[in-house]
Amino acid sequence: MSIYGKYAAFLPEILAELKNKIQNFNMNYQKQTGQKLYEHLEGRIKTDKSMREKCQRKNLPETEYSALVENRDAIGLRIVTNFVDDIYRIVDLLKAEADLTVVAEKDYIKVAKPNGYRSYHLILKKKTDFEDINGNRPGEYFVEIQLRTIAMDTWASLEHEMKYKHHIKNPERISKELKRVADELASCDLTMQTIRQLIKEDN
Ligand code: 0O2
Repeated sequence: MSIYGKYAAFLPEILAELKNKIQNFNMNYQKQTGQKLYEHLEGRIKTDKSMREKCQRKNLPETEYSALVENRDAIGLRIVTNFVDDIYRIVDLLKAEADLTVVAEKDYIKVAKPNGYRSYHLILKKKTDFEDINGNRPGEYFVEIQLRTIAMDTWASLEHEMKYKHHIKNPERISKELKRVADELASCDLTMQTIRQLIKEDN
């Protein structure tokens, strides 16, 4: 039995609805400006195994309530952009949607994590036609959206991979190098943004 119980069937539908909404943002933006709003969009439902492991890590019982309410990333989306300002543009578009409510927001771009991790995290509640765990219909489901540039995404993938390699000889050195490269990439993102602005002003 899935940890999500009878709600398991709704989760991919809610993810698809949200993906569709964000793809529409991109289409409208492209029509208006001729530019892409983001580079790519990924979505996933946290697997049963991964959600159970997360519950164990947090000392939560492996119940539907833990999976859908205590943890708020059963439905997850990642939006990867070319430029930093596109992240804030997308956040504003999401906040303007009537079926979405922001319940938590973390700007790890303005204030990076000590290890160098940069990303913008939103926890949203999405109104849906499906019944939710509180018996409401239309119901509300939590969604986590991570927004980051290509540079931040490349770094996060590498850092994530390193976490699962347990036989690293010199972890302090690796962490220091990763932090250094994160700061260098952030500086490149800033320069790319400036170049984009200069090109815009020239036209
Ligand atoms: P996974 O396997 O990627 O889903 P939460 O743990 O979600 O209850 P927390 O820790 O306050 O609450 O959330 P935060 O800081 O918003 O981080 C949530 C997710 O962001 C993580 O999910 C990671 O995907 C990503 N993340 C956060 N910090 C880092 C980091 O330092 N490096 C990398 N590579 N990713 C990070 P999960 O569930 O931990 O993991």
